Amino acid sequence: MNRLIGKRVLITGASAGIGEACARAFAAQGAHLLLSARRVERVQELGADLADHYGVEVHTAALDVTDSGAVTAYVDGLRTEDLLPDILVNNAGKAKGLDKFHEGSLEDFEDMIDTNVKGLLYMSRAILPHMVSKDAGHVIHIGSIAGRWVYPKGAVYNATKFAVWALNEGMNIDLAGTSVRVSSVDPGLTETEFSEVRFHGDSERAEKVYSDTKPLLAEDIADAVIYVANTPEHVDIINLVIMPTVQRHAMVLHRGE
Ligand code: 8X3
Repeated sequence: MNRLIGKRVLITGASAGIGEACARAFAAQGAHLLLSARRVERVQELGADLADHYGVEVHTAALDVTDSGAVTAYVDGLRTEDLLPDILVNNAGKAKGLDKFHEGSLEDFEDMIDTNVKGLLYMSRAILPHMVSKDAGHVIHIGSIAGRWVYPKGAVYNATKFAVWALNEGMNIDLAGTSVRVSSVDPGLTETEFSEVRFHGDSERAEKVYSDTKPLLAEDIADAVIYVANTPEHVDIINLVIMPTVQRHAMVLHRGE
C-alpha cells in the first residue's frame, strides 16, 4: 500500500548521493518534494526532471543547514507558503578526514559537527513544532553504522553520528504521546561521493574504499527510507541498520573472493 502519494517531503543535501536517490524514490511514489542543498543548480535540474517525469510538485532552495538563521528563514517561508512538509529527511551530512584524533584538523572536526549535528538539529527544531501542532509528521535521519561502532581514525565522525543516534532517541522520547514519528536509517558502506569528500577530493583514494567489494548503493538506502516512511502511522521504526552483505560490522568487511 502506498501511503506516500500526495505527501510533501523535505530532503536536505538532495543534490547527490543518498539525498538525490531519496528524491527520486519519493517522486516515484507520487510524493511532492522540497529539495534543498548548497549546490542549488543540481537540485534545480533534478527537481525539474522529477516534476516532468512523475508529475509531482517540486520546490528547490539553496540552503546551508549549518546556518541556523537561514534554516529558520527557510522554514518560515515554507509556513507562509503553506508548504510545510509531512516528512523531513535529514540527509545532509559528511565525513571530513580519516586521521588519528591527535593529528586531525580542527577545521574538519568543526565542519562535521556543524553539518552532521548542528545542521540536523536546526532543521528538526524548526520543523518539529509544526508537526507537533498538527499531531502528524515523520522525521527521518540518515545516521550511520559509525554511530553504533567507533572505528580507528573516525573519532569525530563517529561522535557526530553517535550524536545523531542520541538526538533520534531523545526526540522520540520527547514526542511520546504525539503521533509524530522519528526514525533513523543507519547505513554501512555505501558508494557515493562520501569518500571523495572524506578524502578532500582524492578520488583515487576514495575509489579504493569501494574496490574489490560490493557496497550498498544510494538507491538501497532510498529503498529503506521509503519503507520506513511508508509504514502505517502506528508503526515507528526507531533505527534501521543496513549494511551490504559483504559487511557485518564497521570493522568487518569482506573484500575479494
Ligand atoms: C558511512 C558508513 O562506516 O563509512 O557513514 O562510516 S562508514
